[in-house]
Parts: sequence; structure tokens; C-alpha cells
Amino acid sequence: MRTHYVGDTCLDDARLAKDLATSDSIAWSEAYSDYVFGGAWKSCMLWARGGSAGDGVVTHYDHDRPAAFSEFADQLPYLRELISTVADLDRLNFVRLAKVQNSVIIPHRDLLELGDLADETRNAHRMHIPLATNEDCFFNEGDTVFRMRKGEVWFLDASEIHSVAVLSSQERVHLMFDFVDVPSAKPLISVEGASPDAGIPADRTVKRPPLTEADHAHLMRLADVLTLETVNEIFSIVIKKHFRCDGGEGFVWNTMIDIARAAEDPAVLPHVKELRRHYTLERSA
Ligand code: YCP
Ligand code: CO
Repeated sequence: MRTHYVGDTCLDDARLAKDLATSDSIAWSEAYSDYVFGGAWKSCMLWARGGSAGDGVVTHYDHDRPAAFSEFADQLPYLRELISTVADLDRLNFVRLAKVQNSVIIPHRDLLELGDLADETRNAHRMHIPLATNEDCFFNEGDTVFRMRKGEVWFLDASEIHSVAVLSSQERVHLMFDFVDVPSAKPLISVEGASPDAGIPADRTVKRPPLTEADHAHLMRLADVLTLETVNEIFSIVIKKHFRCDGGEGFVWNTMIDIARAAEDPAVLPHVKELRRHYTLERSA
């Protein structure tokens, strides 16, 4: 299934605000922060295989046991109710609250890490519901940059290369659902007026001007300061450019490889190539 807008939930702002305030005192995991430049990717497991909140790394959970609410969910009654109301709990593997601010996420694929598990327990479908977001939060898949609005339900094809920019010091908080791939008469998430596959609606997409030759030349000058120590900062700059100008689908990785090739230290190019392999191709950890 391709990435698409599914429908809207009716969020209760007062009850949501109360749970989000409570969630501040929970011990958030910083697992997967290696995907992020600028800050951390903080997550809080609300529903998981085995029912324990765990450390946030999906491979560390007991996939032989059924999924259930975690001890964190017990402190967040509104989110617990929302999850039970909208999601098909029979096929639900994990639900996380995910928090990002002032950061970009490297273009990557997900859901490949559990490849060895039986199909009935493997994460196969991902959905998001933004709970706190703003105009400066962007999602990218392929050559499309778009915004998901608060309360909307989105199906994301996480096996496609995607990236994120939260260019705001306000926290972006999403509920992230992972489901198994088992057929059912019920939808994965049921909301009023859901459309089966409307793709990414035009009014959610962000129109970016084409990247110019001059833009490209400016980015290439980063080669002069690209070392193994500055590679994360250079990544941030190139990813931010991707959200502002349209340089084509493979822009971030292609540009990083071009800049790395022009850098003085010969160790930089193999490092960037290894990162590309890790995040986009053969990941197995
Ligand atoms: C995402 N993918 O695309 C997540 C962030 C790593 C895995 C953390 O939002
Ligand atoms: Co991802």
C-alpha cells in the first residue's frame, strides 16, 4: 500500500493536553537518535509486544507474546482510549509517542529490521496521527514534501525512502502505529469518512522551487569543510535544502556522495557510502 491520507480523528484538545503534560515526566527513550541531526528522536512505548514499555528498540521486545498496553499507557488515559477506539488491536504490534524538535531525519527506510520474524508478528504497516505539529514540520517521501495535520491519520509506506524536517523549536509529537500484515475484514485504523487510498492530497504537499545550478555549486563548496567530524552538520544543511528546493528524488544522498567525493580526506567518501547502505539498503539490525 502506498503512502496516503486516511481520514480524521476528532481529538479532545483538553484531554490530549493533559496526557501530553503527564508524558513530560515519563522516561522517554532516545533509541533511533542516530537517524536524527540536530536533536534526539524521543519515543515512549504505549503498546508493545509483550506489554512492557521496554527501551524503545523494536527488536528488543518479546515477539512471541501478544501485544498489550505498557505501564506508560496506564498514565495516559486519553491516549489509551484513543488507541483502543481507532486501532484494530488484534493486528497492532506497537504504538509509540514520538517527539522531535529542531531536527532533521536522514532519508531512510524502516520496517526492515524484523525480517527474520514470522509474518504474523512482523511490523509491516505503519500509520501516524500527529498530536502536536505546526507549519514548519515536514515529511518527505520520494520527491514529495508534505505536511500531516494534527488529528489526521496517515498510512506511510515506511519501506520507501523517507525523511523528516522539524524546523521549529516547538515539539512535534506523533502517535506512531505498527501493524502486522494479516488479512482482516476490519481496517487497521477506523475513522469517520475514511478513504481507502487518496494518496497525498494536493493541499498537503509543499511546492518547492527547483534547485538551481547556483544552489548546487554553493552546496559543493561544503566539500572544503567536510571531514569525518563535520559530516553530521553537512548532512543537516543538505537535508534542510531538500525541504526548501526540489533537487529530485535522490537529492540528499546523491549530493552527500558528490560533496564527499570532493572532500580532501579520502576517508569521508567510504563513510558516506556506508551510511547510505546502512540507512537505505541492507539494514539488518
Ligand atoms: C521516522 N523512523 O521515520 C522514524 C524515526 C527512526 C525510524 C526514527 O519517523
Ligand atoms: Co522512518
